[in-house]
Amino acid sequence: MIAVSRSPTAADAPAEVVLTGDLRRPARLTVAALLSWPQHGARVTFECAGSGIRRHRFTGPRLHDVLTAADPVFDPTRRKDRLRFLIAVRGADGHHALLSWAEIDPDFGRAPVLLAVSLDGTPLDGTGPQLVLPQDRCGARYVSGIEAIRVDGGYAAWH
Ligand SMILES: Nc1nc2c(c(=O)[nH]1)N[C@H]1C(S)=C(S)[C@@H](COP(=O)(O)O)O[C@H]1N2
Ligand SMILES: [Mo]
Repeated sequence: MIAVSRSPTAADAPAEVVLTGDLRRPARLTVAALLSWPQHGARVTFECAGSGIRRHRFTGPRLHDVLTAADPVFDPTRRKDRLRFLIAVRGADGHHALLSWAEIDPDFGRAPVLLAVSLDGTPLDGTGPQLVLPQDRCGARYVSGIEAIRVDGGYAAWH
């Protein structure tokens, strides 16, 4: 999909997502910046405990592609090194979900998780990207308005 570029004003400044934690290249990215990775589409159905069955269309880059570019501090050639890494995704309202690195790693769980830049055809520049997990039955991990993603390999010291 094509993103319409516009000059931001104070009233609709583009949201930014911070990539932080155990990364060699931490970053601050706007939704527009997320268009520089290959874009994927997903048509998803999930159930919400409160509002029942929901259907949506999303587009955006793979979370794995975006986080790989931020260069996590594991040795990418050693598969076992990646298994202790966690990914914490936080929305601006404090809603929070954890994934394991292995869950989205093409060598392990291969979940096609997206960092969506559009929802049902509407760009998410103002609210921030949304986590999309086509494998989830329930909608609770579809964190919207993402403001930070933290990669944590801290379990290295846990023995
Ligand atoms: N930031 C944020 N994202 C969130 C939530 C939330 O409370 N805050 N609720 C989740 C839940 S429980 C569901 S079911 C879906 C609902 O998405 P929809 O109402 O857009 O279909 O959003 C998810 N994403
Ligand atoms: Mo929900």
